[in-house]
Amino acid sequence: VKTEVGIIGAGPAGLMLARILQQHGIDTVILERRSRAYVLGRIRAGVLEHGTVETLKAYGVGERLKREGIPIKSMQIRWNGEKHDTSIVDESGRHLTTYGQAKVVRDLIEQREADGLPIRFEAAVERLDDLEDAPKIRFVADGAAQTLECQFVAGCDGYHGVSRGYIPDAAAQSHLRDYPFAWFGILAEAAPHPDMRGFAHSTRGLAVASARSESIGRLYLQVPPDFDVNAMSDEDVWDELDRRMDDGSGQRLNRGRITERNRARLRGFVCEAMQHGRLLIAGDAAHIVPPSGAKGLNLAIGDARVMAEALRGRLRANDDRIYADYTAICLRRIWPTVAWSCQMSDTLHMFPDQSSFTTQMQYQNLNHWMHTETGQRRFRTAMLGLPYEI
Ligand code: RFL
Repeated sequence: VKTEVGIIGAGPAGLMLARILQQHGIDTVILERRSRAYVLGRIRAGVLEHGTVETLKAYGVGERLKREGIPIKSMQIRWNGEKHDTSIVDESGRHLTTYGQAKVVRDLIEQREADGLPIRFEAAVERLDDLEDAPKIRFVADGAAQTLECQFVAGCDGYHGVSRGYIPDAAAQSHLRDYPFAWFGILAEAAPHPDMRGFAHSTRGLAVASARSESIGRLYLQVPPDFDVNAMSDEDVWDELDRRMDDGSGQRLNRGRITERNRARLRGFVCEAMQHGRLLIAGDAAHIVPPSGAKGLNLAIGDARVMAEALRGRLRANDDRIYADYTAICLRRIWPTVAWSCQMSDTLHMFPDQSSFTTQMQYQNLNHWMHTETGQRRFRTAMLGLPYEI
């Protein structure tokens, strides 16, 4: 098999990249290790920055998003038993949007299939060869070893993918922060309560209440890293969420059947080497943010935009400039976003053996973000996301 750009991974980064390249008339093949059903069923992120929404619309995959996306115009944070609320709409009316990653992925996959373009599911990439001049992607599908020859390889294969390992400096140029806790996430058939949402800093640990749709809630509890997600009954989960969300108002979360439980480790990770020869990597393959900032999916879309321009320059415009600068351009957006996500995590969680002094410092940060002009601006700007440079 041959193509211009071989894309590894049908997550948000790989699918968005393929869509943009398609609009530029560039051929792609996507190789995805998992089955179609698995990829469509994967529950992950749910908050889209304005720029992500605009990107999806601009490339013709925003119809359902326009109908079903729910605007988020303010953010609630609870701490020390009190509720605080701040607007996150900026001067030009930009805001965040609730729309599940599973829907973003479905929209991109269905559009690609409708256009008759290839996504090879259950095709696991095992090795990359000749990345300097004539790349070959070696993969296994239908029980047989196969090769995809291409001019460029896009490594969009997530944190545990293979492609980062082919960048010689990747390990030496990586930075990692591991948090000593995890998020226990649930999906519930419970209409999100308009006054019981956002983050709750509590001495019992963080709680998060967000919406996946008008009728489905997505909620999280900070838990120890090895927490067993099946250890608590539905009832106990709701009780614990209510305890952490308590703001003295007597209001309680709307409860419902819990349909999905998962656990995610929290880490910050940046690999500062994002390219080698004819291989470029994007999204979680190159960086991980703790989920508090809701940035992972949005960063993946940002990288895909830059990568598409880099490849278009090389393949259609005889222009190497963006390709040569790919890593630097991406990192200018990645580092501040990772830093913000980590700052939010540091401020919102209870660390093991945390002193009361540290708790007071966290309150100071929260107060700054919610109640001072400069802090509100900082919070809003960071939440809404940085502009794209190209
Ligand atoms: P993905 O989505 O992990 O996709 C990578 C794809 O590559 C495939 N793959 C391979 N395919 C072929 N051969 C191989 N050898 C392969 N190795 C891997 C995988 O099967 C997969 O399909 O990476 P991408 O595209 O970079 O997208 C990144 C986002 O998925 C990720 O950043 C977000 O989901 C992070 N994240 C969140 N981000 C937000 O913006 N807001 C959130 O609220 C939010 N919540 C979350 C999250 C991530 C979570 N995870 C990963 C556990 C909640 C959770 C639980």
